[in-house]
Amino acid sequence: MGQNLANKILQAHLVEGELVPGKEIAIKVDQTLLQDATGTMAMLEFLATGIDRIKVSLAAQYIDHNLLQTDNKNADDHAFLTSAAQRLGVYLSKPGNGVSHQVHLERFGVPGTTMLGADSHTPTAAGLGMLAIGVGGLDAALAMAGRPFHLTCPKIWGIKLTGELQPWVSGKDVILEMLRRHSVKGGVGKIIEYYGPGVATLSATDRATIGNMGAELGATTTVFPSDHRTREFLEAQGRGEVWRELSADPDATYDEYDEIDLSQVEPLIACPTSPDNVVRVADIEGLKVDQVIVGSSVNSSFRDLMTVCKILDGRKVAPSLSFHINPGSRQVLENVVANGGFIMLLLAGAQIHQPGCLGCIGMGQAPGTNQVSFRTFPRNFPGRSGTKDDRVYLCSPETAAAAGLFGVATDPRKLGELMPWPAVQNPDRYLVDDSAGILAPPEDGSRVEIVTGPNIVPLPEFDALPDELEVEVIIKVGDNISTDTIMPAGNKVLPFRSNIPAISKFVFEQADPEFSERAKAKGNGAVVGGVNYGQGSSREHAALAPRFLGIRVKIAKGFARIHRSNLINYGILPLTFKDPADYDSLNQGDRLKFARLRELVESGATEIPVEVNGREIVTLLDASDRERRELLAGGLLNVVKEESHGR
Ligand code: MIC
Repeated sequence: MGQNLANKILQAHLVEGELVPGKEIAIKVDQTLLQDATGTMAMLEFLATGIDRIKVSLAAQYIDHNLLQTDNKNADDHAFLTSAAQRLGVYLSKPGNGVSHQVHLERFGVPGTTMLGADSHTPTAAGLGMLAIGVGGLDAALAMAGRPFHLTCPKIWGIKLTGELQPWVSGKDVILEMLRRHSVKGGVGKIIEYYGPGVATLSATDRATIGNMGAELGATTTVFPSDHRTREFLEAQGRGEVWRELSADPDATYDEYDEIDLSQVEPLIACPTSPDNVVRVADIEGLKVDQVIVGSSVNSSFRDLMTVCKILDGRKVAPSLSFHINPGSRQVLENVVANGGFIMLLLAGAQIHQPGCLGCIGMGQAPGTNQVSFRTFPRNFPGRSGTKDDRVYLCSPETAAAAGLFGVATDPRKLGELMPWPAVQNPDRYLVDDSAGILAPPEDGSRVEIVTGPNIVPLPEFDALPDELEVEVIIKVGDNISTDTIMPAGNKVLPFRSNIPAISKFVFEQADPEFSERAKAKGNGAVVGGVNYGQGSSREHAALAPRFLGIRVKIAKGFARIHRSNLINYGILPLTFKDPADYDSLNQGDRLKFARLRELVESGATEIPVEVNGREIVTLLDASDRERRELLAGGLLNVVKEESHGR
């Protein structure tokens, strides 16, 4: 029986276990990606291992999230990351050089390799035929230190692509179609593999868009074949030598199937406040738009930006709105400039920003009260823009540009009445100059001094799991709670990513401003959640900061993959309900009593009884032996420390 591509790459990297969905496996990691918002903590964690040089073929550190320098904090973090990268053998992409995902595609990605990234959108590297997985900072740090990565072997979900996209429709519409069909939970426990004749019609950057937002489906990652389109992109980057052909066997099978006829995909848009709240753009035509932003983490490539330039060329954006461009990288910007695009944007009235994540992570660009914002970003969780009750829509660059011109939601195919379809292609040869933006590490970094500012606070120490545990439910939340709700981002909070005591004050801030104080006062606490709890960002701070506040248990109807791993990494028990109806019986303020907890966790028991309000409910712990060891120790770092003492 033929093998699919995801299993081929997994097999080639397998160091423990068997490729049986649901069983734990471990894989060798070839590359790692850190960005600054998760990277300060990950670097501190790497340094805590005492290892003096990275043990992967390539590690890259990007500074793309915390670009706003309103005081010393972010600049101190930049200096810390730069010095740590130089010391440890890591490539450093400087502030203003671009978003990690776009730059990695351009300069470092290699088909067929594995990558762990401390950012949920790491699967953007699918555009190059990589198997790239988003994880918490600690998992990325330990991979950098040479440890294999453990994961539950996912199912492989084959999506057959046929046909070709129509003019004015692009990669973003394909992934929005997936979200329309399958929701933000549709990819949980799966790797999405695209195959079939339609694949060759998509450029590497369109594939990257589809891979990026596979994270919004909850998927472990996304994989595309490495074919002549991959080669074309790598050659245009002057890196043709790293290309190799990779595809599924012709008779490959998948655990699950779906099919998309690209020629039938319409311009789509995700409405507030979830990436799966997808409708046809045609269905909301006429909606007044106040702000448009093109770029950031996704849809910030040359093709995406140049398409917008061509649409705006010789025209003006509607006077009633603001139109922003966030280029994906310095290289994208340089190539747009060289092709005459920059002047088209300027004359049309666009505001052009430095390459980086910016408004995508709430670092500026917040919309006004009740304003409608059309963004090519991957996420529109409530309040993520920085504005309470925000109205953020997610769409393609074509749909964004059409709204920019008309001031209202407009099916971009209507642009065809004004102009021919620009059909922008990526260049045959990009202008490439890394000298201003990428710092290669020295051969020997051992003498580089690591610079730490006052905002870089040592990691808190956590105790082991007790045998008897009594906790109070500090908050009860609903379904699909994202890590943006648990641990918000934005310009007020992000600068504290390397300062856990300070950032912990913001946990659940939007949902319940008193959460942090209450949790701390109670000592030991629990959180109760619905399905897909902890979806979205990989930020381990959504586990680390609650643990700092005394949260020891989370009971939910289900957990998102990365958040669940982060909880275990920091010694928080991720329990589910045996009977989902028990969710309804739990309330804030209830006291939960666990008895013989260590014994149960250690013995491999899956049922963990809890006494609440004089009755017993049964919760489930679905964890491997390795994960149980981590929970018992109070977290993964404690295990690593025990291991290194034992040596
Ligand atoms: C995001 O898009 O949510 C982020 C910001 O890139 C995060 C990482 C973070 O919170 O630092 C992610 O996707 O993992």
